Amino acid sequence: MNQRSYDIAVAAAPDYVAHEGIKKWVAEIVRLAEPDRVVWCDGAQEEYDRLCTEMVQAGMLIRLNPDKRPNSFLARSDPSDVARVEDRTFICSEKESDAGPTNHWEDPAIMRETLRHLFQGCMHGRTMYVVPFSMGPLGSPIARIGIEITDSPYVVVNMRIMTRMGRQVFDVLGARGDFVPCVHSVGVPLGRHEPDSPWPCNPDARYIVHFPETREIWSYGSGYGGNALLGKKCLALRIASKMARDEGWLAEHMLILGAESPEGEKSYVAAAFPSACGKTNFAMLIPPKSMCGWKITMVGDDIAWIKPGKNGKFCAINPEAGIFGVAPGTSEKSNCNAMATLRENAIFTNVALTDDGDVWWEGVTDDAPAHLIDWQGKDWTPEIARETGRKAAHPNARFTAPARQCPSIDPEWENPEGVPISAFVFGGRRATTVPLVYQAFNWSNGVYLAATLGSETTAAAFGVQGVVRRDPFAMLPFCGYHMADYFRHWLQMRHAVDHLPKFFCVNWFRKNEQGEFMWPGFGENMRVLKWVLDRIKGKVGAKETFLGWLPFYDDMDWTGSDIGKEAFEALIRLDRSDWQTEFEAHKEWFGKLGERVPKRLLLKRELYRYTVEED
Ligand code: SAT
Ligand code: MN
Repeated sequence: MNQRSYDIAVAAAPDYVAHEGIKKWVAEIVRLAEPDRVVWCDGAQEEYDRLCTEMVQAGMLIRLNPDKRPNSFLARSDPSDVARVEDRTFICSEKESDAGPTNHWEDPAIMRETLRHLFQGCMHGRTMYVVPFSMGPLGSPIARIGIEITDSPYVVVNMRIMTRMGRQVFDVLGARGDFVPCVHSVGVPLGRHEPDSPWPCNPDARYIVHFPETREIWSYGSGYGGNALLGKKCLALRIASKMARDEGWLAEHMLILGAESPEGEKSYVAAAFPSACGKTNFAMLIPPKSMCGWKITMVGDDIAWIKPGKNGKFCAINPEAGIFGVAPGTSEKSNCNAMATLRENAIFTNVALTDDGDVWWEGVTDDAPAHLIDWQGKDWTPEIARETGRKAAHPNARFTAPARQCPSIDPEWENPEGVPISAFVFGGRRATTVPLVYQAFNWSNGVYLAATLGSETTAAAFGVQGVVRRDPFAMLPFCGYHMADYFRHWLQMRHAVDHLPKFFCVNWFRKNEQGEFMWPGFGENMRVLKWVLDRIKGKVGAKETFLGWLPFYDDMDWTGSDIGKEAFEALIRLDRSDWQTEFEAHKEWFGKLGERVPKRLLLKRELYRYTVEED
């Protein structure tokens, strides 16, 4: 049996694979997981089409109406498998202290034993796919290569959209190139005669495991999103963050956008937001009509890899090739760029199906159709929804679509050298306390503000509403090592380039006493972005406060807006007692992170805490 499995793997390796290390590793996994077949994916369109057709035949995908949604499919997941599973995500560093208090840790030797048991024979009856992919443009000095082994054809087709996937990767790798091995299984071996489920997964055993020192990823039991598409959060953030610290660069949970002024000046900004803060909308920002001379372009919507460039600036690439976006709430009104991106060649997961074979989700139109099939495959009508509260689409329903289909994609988005970053923007969801926008005094103050970034939980994402959760740099679930060491790394990185980006914080979600949002958000955020750019270029002054620099009303572009001076002052107001409370909360937060928090940040906190009263 072992010899036979081994033979299957080796025989299946195509001629263009010259890398003995990869063949050996694939053979090892074959021996462990015992699949029926091994397929080395070449990334061709024919392969994608064939896999989709096979999944349609097997009932795992629904082909959407080609007139409405060309070359697009719908998948419905198991109701237990609808999102990333943070409590089943592990950082297995040699020492527990290197994972830090914000990660789940397990002894690597014990975890390897657990994984060996789980993966033993777990691909019985299934096809094992070998998926070579590049995070970042092929051959870019900033890019990295991964190979994902998976028994899910759904993962294969999604990886083809989300990464540069296919045989070209082996040309870059040659005979000895470095790669990150990623092993994934849905965790359900198939008996000879049992039918497969439309979404195989294992609710009883889920493990998303990272070995940061050996740079390996193992994932078991889930087929959904970041649990299974291992190039994204697992490689491009958790493993890459560790690489970045070791090698002197940054792997960040940031969008990258380009902004071109009416005068033709172009700047790039990287921005970090926790989940449920409209990150995709900001990445694809559509300026208001009154500011239509501005052109906003997208380099990336989720992840940025940032390295010191030869030009003395930080240069960033988007390691991904696709968008894995939240569908509910996305509409022509909220984000027409996203709607255009998902017009064709898209895979939808857990949205509703219309009677004419298209997709629908809450918010995409004002009125729901009279009848739908919901994300669980059940009949759905507006009346049923009113009576039961059942949603047609799952709140975390997603679309996977090629980034190049975004109408606002930046012409430089595949530049292997990356784009030069002029500013970092950090935003959270805060009903009170945090002003619409302010600028940090300098790099290390910026690091402080990002390290203490907080965002209120939404019912959709957390079940409870309005609790401030600290999410430093929006990296809480994505940092592959001790969070305090990550802060230290950021502080150090100010020595890496001559021209440092400036730090800004924003809050689109401030509410008034009536509980109404005070800022319209969406395209109107252009006004804030313009102020950020004007500050970078030294075009406008600012008001100095204990927190940082705040905008003067007259320095913002208000053409076509009805926000008056008074409303604006309320949006940027600093309340002393709110900030006293806030800095106390920071103390508690640093306390949780323990002794490794850089002294510089602790002292800064004391200074802030003191000046908030003095100022
Ligand atoms: O599922 S993903 O990790 O890709 C998206 C998210 O949950 O942030
Ligand atoms: Mn994200």
